[in-house]
Amino acid sequence: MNQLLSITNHFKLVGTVKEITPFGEGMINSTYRIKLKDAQEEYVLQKINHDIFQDVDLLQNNIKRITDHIRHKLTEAGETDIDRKTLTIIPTLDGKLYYFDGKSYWRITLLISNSKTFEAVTPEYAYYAGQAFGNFQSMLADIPGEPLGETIPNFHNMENRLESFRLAVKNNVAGRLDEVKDLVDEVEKRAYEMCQCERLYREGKLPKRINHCDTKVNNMLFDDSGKVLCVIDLDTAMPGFVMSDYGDFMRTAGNTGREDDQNLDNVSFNMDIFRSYTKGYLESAKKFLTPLEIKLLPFGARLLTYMQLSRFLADYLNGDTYYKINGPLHNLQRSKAQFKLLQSIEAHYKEMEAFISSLTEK
Ligand code: GN1
Ligand code: MG
Repeated sequence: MNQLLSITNHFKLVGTVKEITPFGEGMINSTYRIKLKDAQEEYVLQKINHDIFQDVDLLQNNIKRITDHIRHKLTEAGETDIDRKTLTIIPTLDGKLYYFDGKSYWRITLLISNSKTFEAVTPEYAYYAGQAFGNFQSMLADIPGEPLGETIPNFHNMENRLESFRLAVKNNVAGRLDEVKDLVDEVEKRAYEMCQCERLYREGKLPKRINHCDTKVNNMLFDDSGKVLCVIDLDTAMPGFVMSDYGDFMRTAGNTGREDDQNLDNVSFNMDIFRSYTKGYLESAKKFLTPLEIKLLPFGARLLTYMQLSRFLADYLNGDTYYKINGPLHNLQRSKAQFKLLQSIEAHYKEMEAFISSLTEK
């Protein structure tokens, strides 16, 4: 507490700190909740994971630009209670967006009161989530100035991910290649098709827009009435293809099982979640998406599941150096579960396309 307290002394808080306690489920940054003695305001203190986010200046500047722009949009639209609808970065005493203590990087945001998060979704919440992530992309479509920087370079670039995957296969550091040969073949079979977004981009046919790049349902805050208040966890917001965000929500919320389910029978694609999310998403995003982007949404669900398969499998081949694991087979289990989900998405592909056509032809 004393060390944390001395960190908070460097920020412009409106009162004296009473209590600092661990907060949330985040796996990347360390997060704490701050309460004050003499004011209602609460804050969120985070130690930024500098191994993963190497350019903290760029990271914090991105978040500042995003939240300023959203704030501006909400004000223009006549919204009230804006401090609960976008994050507020609390500056340091010398006006910076983070504090460096010589070893670690720290930041503080205002805590959004009376809000909650969920780990799994019903179709109803998927619908709201779709609207909210569509609004998020929509509000950021005209952010002024230079394009936002990539906080993790090539984060959702499939060509780049495949390069890393092939290197892992080639090096076979952990000697596990023989046992996963079939899965490696499944990845390779689809490799060319899965890189189509990067090709379409080079041909000038597909734009990059600001994406959230971690579109899980627990990255949005809901109010007591079930309405989405605010999209949070903006660390990976950066330019990319819209089907990335769409696809990552499908991959996570649209899985009837867990990401690392031991029982593959649990894993399949949930078409109810797909329909609700897609409906909500298109309601808010249809106005700025191109016909090609809309057509490629089902591809996004395939792509992000495939990308995650290649990432888990590469990590297994590399001897588990990136993801936290609960045992030596964890990354293999995750890979198998992602592959099962991929097959299920592929089996529903035509149905997904037909549903999207039915929404856009209306
Ligand atoms: C990581 O932060 P977390 O655990 O939600 C990863 C995502 C993956 C996800 C798979 C910075 O996200 O890209 O989709 O694991 N984040 C980073 O569960 O690599
Ligand atoms: Mg995260």
